[in-house]
Amino acid sequence: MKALLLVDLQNDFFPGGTLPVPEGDQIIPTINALLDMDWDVIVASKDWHPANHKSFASEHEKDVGDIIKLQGVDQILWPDHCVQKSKGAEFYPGWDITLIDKIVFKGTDPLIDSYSAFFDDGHRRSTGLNEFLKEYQITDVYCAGLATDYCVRSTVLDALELGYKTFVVTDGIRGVDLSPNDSQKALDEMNRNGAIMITLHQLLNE
Ligand code: VGL
Ligand code: ZN
Repeated sequence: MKALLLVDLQNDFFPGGTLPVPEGDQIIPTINALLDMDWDVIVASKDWHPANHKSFASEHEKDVGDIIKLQGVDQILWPDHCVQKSKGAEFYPGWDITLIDKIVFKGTDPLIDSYSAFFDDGHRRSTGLNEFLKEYQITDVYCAGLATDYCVRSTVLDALELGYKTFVVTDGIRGVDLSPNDSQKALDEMNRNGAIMITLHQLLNE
């Protein structure tokens, strides 16, 4: 059984948002083509932070990009983004959100971040995604969305660790690249850990 997992397709990660991923909008045609295919379930994650989330530089006397510790875990400080119920946290337009079977919310605990759609960054609390996929007897997970070097990376690594056959749709992702090679490094790491890199074209011809 196959799941499509769309990571953080929210306004703040697109051009015009508070934490825009370069070229993020270019993945939308791929997302639409993926949505046209047959899936047993379609899941979308939402970064869903309280306004006082500790990953926000505004909560500290620090700059965006500085690194601090949250509950023993290294944390990059970000601009305020994806605040619960804000416009920036809404899904980006241009794809059919009525096709989503399940929305998974993450980053809701103000004290720790959650790049992965499965667990917080301390691997302490589940978002419920694994339980949902198990309920539907999902074995294969196909991942697309934003951002390659943060939430896609962590989600894919967790999916692999949980034993899912995990695919990354390479033209359906884009990275932040705070350092120029971050996305490439993330792709290499996902690959090393067993992720299967696939283009939309390959998928359509499978
Ligand atoms: C993300 C940084 C902070 C992401 C979320 O969706 O990749 N990145 N919060
Ligand atoms: Zn976030």
